[in-house]
Amino acid sequence: MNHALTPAQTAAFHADGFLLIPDFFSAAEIDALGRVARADEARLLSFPYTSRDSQGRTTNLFVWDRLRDDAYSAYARHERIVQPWRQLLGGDVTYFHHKMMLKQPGTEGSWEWHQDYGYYYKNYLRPDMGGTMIAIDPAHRGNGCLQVLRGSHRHGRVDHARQGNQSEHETMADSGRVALLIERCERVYCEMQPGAALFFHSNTLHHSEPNPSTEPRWALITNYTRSDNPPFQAREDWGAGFDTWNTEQVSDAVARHADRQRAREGAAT
Ligand SMILES: O=C(O)CCC(=O)C(=O)O
Repeated sequence: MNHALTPAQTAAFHADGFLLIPDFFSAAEIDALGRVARADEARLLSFPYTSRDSQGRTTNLFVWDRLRDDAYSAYARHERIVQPWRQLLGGDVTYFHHKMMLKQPGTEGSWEWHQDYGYYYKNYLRPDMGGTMIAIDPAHRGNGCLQVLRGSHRHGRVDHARQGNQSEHETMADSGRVALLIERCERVYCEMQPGAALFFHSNTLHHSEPNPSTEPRWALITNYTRSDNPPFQAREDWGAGFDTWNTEQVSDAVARHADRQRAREGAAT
């Protein structure tokens, strides 16, 4: 199957540092992924690490850096996501990590302005990297949707440092540079309906605010690097077992995941 982006889409990504595509996945596909994720809620919310913003306020996530046989890894292998990344990064790509962003109702923590390459810098020499955010729930200004600065990726990597109560894992981009870039680059609120996909470059500055609403704002983010990106302190087995799966293989993996959940529920009752 050909899942290539159009020349206009790739040009928009290179100019803007991001590309938002509504209805990238069908309602049925995202419904199946969402049901599996909700059934995993207790496990997902028990991830030992909770991100802190500069005020020490938290927000939940669950991160994997190895692929497994489950619905989330299946999406990380999805050829509909991987093929566009080969185009956008101009060569073969491999898996880096993936995560569920779990902005629960009433989440007080924000994600401070940062570039993903602000973090990935310690793992790879080049910023030939990017991520795809797949909306599971509607994301809008009222529940802390992702905000990006259009064209900010063209300004290179910004230094990142800890602020306030942040740990070494939660550094934010230098606030002086961010203030200048906010003046120069348009701030875009990435409002997304379930099934929408946001492709964003690893040097694109982004941030999101708390979720004061009564609705969850969950999303899956899958991250990649060009395969020939020289590792710096990257684990040797990073990307191990990565291959691309077609739509049928992904939906079979989601169905297997749901079957296992039902079997566990059955065993518990
Ligand atoms: O989901 C969000 O609001 C923030 C995600 C983010 O900043 C990231 O994954 O780098």
